[in-house]
Amino acid sequence: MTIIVTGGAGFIGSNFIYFELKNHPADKIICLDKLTYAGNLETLAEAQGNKNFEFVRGDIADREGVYKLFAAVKPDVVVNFAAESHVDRSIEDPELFLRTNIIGTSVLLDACRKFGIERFHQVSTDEVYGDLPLDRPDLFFTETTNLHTSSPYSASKAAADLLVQAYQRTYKIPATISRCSNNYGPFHFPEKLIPLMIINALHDKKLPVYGKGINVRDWLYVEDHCAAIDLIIRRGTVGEVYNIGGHNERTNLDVVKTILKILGKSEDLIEFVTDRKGHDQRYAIDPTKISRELGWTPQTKFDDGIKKTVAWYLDNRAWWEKIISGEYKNYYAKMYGNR
Ligand code: NAD
Ligand code: TDX
Repeated sequence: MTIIVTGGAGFIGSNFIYFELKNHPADKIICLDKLTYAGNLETLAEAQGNKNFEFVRGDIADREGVYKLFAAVKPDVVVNFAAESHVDRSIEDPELFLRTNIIGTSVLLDACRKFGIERFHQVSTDEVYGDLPLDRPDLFFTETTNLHTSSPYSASKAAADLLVQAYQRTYKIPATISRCSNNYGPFHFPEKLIPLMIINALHDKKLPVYGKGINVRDWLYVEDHCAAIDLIIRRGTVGEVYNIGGHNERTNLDVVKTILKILGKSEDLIEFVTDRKGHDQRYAIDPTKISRELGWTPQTKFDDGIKKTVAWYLDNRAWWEKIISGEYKNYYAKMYGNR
């Protein structure tokens, strides 16, 4: 089987490529990635030596380039990870999110129409469901929860989901969608909560917690997300949406304190800063459907996963030091300088 993995030089896509190369060594993986600020070829260094892996630099919104690639490699499956993925950046500058996340997805779907495909899988997010109130721990997102978005990022992801469903119904594109909760693990870009806090703590720099730190996220170790997508593309039912999550809800403050404890650093490093605009209160996934239908269960508990993740950042300093010494410095100054 030949699989095009878009956005494979980013956090989850790269973990997925390693998962596939390890668990399905006969399959051919072609990574299509634009190498934006979030994409990093060094992340794929180990895959580059594998004869069943190929990297192609390109933009999913570039119709000509995408058609050329489909004509050349004739993929059986496309897994679309490529996206602008950071909520705070979408609040500063929404337009790029619309181009990549919506137009890019529609170009890939058109390529599937034109060249034929066995499966198109859209990697979506629990953020398309909006948020849940903090005082209703009994509520969870199911696959039938209404789409109700808060940020330009989540609105663009919801629009992409609707397009996938429209192409599936109108053109009979064999598509599936997964909506996962917050991931963490190796190769997570330093702008996101967990790596940002690990890296700042290692430098004894203040840890900027938005608002009061009481917002809740439902954390999943990235390998568990990859295993779920693998099951969906091989055994999932066309036309279905699958929620992915492992009931690991934590307040942001809890997560930050856990990281400080693992690193043996003081909680005095925590600094409460101006809240994110439109900040979603709580995400919580009900994963009953994927567990029941595909037998998926998460393998990594948060307490173990967070220790493994901190250890990874300690062991892979060169990977993130290069990132934070470049353009990221300007990003950090702009987002946190006067916060
Ligand atoms: P990321 O920002 O780490 O990586 C995105 C990758 O996409 C990068 O390699 C980037 O170069 C590439 N890319 C961006 N625009 C592109 C374009 N126009 N053409 C080709 N490549 C392009 O993101 P991530 O955290 O790995 O997220 C991957 C996917 O999973 C996204 O679709 C995101 O919405 C979804 N998701 C993420 C999480 C999470 O917690 N990180 C949770 C649920 C769903
Ligand atoms: O400096 C920070 N301080 C802080 O308090 C940062 C970067 C974040 N936060 C808070 C905001 C959120 O409540 O931590 C929480 C997590 O923030 P992010 O890491 O930015 O993730 P989130 O906004 O929850 O979105 C993530 O999960 C869903 C991914 O970035 C999305 O791509 C995915 O769809």
